[in-house]
Amino acid sequence: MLELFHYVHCPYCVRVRMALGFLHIPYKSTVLRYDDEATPIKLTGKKMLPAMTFPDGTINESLDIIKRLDIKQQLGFDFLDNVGLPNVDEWLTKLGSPVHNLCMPYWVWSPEFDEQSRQYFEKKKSAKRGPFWQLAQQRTKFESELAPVLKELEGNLKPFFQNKNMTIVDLMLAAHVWGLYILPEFRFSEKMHNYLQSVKKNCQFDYHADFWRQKDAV
Ligand SMILES: N[C@@H](CCC(=O)N[C@@H](CS)C(=O)NCC(=O)O)C(=O)O
Repeated sequence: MLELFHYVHCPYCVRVRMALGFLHIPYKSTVLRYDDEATPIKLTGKKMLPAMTFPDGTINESLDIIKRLDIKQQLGFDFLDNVGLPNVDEWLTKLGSPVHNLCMPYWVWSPEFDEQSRQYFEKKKSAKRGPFWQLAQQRTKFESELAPVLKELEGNLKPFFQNKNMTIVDLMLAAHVWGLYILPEFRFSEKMHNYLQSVKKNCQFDYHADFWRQKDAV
């Protein structure tokens, strides 16, 4: 069976989980500790997830994993070709910065982390962003940075991103935005919430399922 090594909060891992769900591909889900450097390095040579073990070896890079899974091209890979490609990376940068600043202080308090991995994560991430308590204090600022980006994104939903059908772009965008569900009292607009819920339904996605599944279940 295929095995996915991932972090529950990680948007790149989430997009792979969404793709697996959409394509109805069964897999073994293995959540690694964030401070476990040895396992990912042993798997692919890099301390980076997601990583997926196929019968002939383990690869990383979420889009490479998804391309390899999507043998029937159900996810619409024409969107990743040069012609007509909406500038996904630009969108992800615009979204990623405020989303990560808002979510990181809360992600570390989810059951994915214990004291040791929490300290590892915070030390690593705050080198770039500043201490988490300061990020949490600047919530209003990050929310005002995010609001126009979400609004613009909403304007592109037809009901999926510039498309009437769901494509890989929706998985990439939704996986980035998804983290906000962890932010206390955050409210999506109705349109954005409905969009995320459609992606969830199409992908049978359950963000935190790994925290609560029985230890012996796959
Ligand atoms: N380009 C990679 C990005 C993956 C990535 O950035 N993963 C982060 C987690 S969100 C990671 O593994 N970070 C390890 C670390 O910072 O220790 C992909 O698409 O898979």
